[in-house]
Formats: sequence, C-alpha cells, structure tokens
Amino acid sequence: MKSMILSDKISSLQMDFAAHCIKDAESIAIITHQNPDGDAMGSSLGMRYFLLSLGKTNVANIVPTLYADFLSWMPGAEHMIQAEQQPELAERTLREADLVICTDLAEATRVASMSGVLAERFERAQQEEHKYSLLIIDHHLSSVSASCPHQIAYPDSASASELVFRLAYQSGKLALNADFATCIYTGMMTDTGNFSYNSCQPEMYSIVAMLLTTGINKDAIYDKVFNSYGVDRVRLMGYCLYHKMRIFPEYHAALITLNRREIYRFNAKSGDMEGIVNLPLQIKDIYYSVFMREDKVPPHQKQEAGNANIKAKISFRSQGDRPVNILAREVFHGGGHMNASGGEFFGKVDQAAAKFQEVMRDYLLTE
Ligand SMILES: [Mn+2]
Repeated sequence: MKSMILSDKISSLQMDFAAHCIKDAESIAIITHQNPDGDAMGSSLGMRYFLLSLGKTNVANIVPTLYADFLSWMPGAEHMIQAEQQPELAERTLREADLVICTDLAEATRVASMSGVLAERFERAQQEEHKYSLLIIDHHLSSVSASCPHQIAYPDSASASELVFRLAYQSGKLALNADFATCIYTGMMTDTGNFSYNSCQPEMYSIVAMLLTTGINKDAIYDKVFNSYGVDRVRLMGYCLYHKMRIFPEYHAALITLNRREIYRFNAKSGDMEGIVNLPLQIKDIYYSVFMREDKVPPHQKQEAGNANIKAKISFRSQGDRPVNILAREVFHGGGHMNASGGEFFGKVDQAAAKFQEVMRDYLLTE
C-alpha cells in the first residue's frame, strides 16, 4: 500500500517563488473573487491564518462583494474589508500592499469594482523588479494561460483551499490550528459539494485527516453551511423546481430561469441562488443543468453590453464526460471546468434561454 503522506504537488520553483514573495513583504493584501463562495472565503481566510502563523502582522483580507450569510460565521470573516462598503480602504490596501495574494482568483476582471486596481497590480508584477509583488493561488482552468509565470495554478485541484493547505504544508512551516483548519475544510467541502464531485483524489482525505486533528467538527461545519437556508430561499428552490424547470429529455438536460421580478419577489440575494443549478441533477437521466438569472449590467460592462442594461448570469453543470465549458466559452462569453462552468448573455433571461435551446443540439450529447 502506498504511503498516504502528501506528495509535493506544488513545484519547487513555485514554492521558492512563493517563499520569496512572502519573506520580503511587510504588508500583504489577500483578495478573492466577487460573490465569494466557500472556497473563495476558505482559501483567502486560510491564507491569512497561515501568514499570521509565520509572524506576518500586516495581513488584510479583501472581498470585492459581500459574502453570503451562510458563510458569515467563518473565522476571520469579521475582519474582511468589503470593497462595496469600504471602497476607499479596499482600494488603498490593495494598491499599497507590498504583496498581493489572489486566491481562487487569477483574473483582474472577477473582482467587481476592484478590477482597475488589481489590473494595475498585475501589470506592475510583469516588471522584473516587482515580480515578487503578486502571488496567485488558483485552480480555475483560465489561470493556467494567464500571464504570471510563477502562479500556483492547478486546475486538477478541486479547490483553491486545498492548494493553500499544500503551500503551507510543503513550506514545512505549517502550524495547524483550528481557525486555519476550519477555513480550509470549508473550502474543500463546498467546492466538492460535500465531497460528492471532483472528490476522488485520495490525498484530499489525507488533508482532511490532518485538518481534523485540530479538533474541528466537520459535521458542525456542514450544518452551518448547508442547513442554514432562510425560508425565502427554500421557497425559491421550490418555485424553481415546480414552476420554472424545463426538461429536455432527449438531451438529458434541465433549464431553470429567473427574471428580475421573480428574484425580487423572493427577496433573493446572489448567495441565495447559489446551488439551485445543482438541483435538477438529482433527477435520474438528467446529466446537464443550466441556471440563468437576470441581473443589471454593471458599469464596467456597459460598453461590452452594447445597449443592453440587463444580462443573464448563467451557471452550467454536467456529469461525467459531458463538457459544458465549451458551450460556456463559445456561446456565453464564459468558461470553466468540464462539469462546472459559468457564462453570461447580454439581454433578458428569456432571450438567453432561447439562445441555449437554439445551440443545444450542437453542444449537448444525446446519449
Ligand atoms: Mn474554488
């Protein structure tokens, strides 16, 4: 039997680069993607706990937009700088930090109003003398082709939180504590649907085993994240399944759409709609699921959107060897993993749905 000690997944070049970045930095700003999910929160908060354990004192966490209620209990969340509420502080912190660390994030465009400043930091890191001022730890496919050569980007990792753990572990300086473990566990758990997809790599469970030695209660974490819906959200899920779900049996596909009136009616914030896309996959013989919801076109997309002031945000899910990222990329300006992708469509959600039905036969497998 193979030993279950973790292999060195992160290359020594990347480890050296990260060590150099961290060693020289007095002030560090950690930023993650907008609408932060459990992995965005877990990887960025976990990174902060690791840095604190190294003796770094000036470490800030920035979130571009507010996290959902079901993540607000996470250790360290209360210290996060929320860019929407404190734009000046967030901008200054991001601009002035010696080192910017992006976790679960490799693109300056995914940080809402912080895009401009983050793009500047990406630019600056291209210069040889500033190359240690930016560290990227991510597991999205897109991150591999991005311009920073030293980023820690492994799309085959199920979560960025796992990569943060590996960075700490491989550095030989990991001092496991419950706060760090809670953050990492939450990210690993949420990005795998409580270890129900992307979750067959044995080493994940070696990491979980190590995290549990800190005494954290994984069942309590599950309960806080997954059994914490508000009444509105559960009713919204019911509404989606009963009234809004369309099934295309020949394509093994389901489609749910929500327009702005419906979203308003159920008082749904973006976090409340997280996960709705997964529900139809519970149906036997449904292998594709698409969820579309209307949103305003934000100021930074006005030009791209032409005349549209409304857009559809789209989530794609699939099971097995049925890629959805090609459809997301080629038709809906998005991309992502084979089984989990995102995209958008400028216009009303009904138009986006019509577009999907139009291209379905080109992108979905019928067997
Ligand atoms: Mn993630």
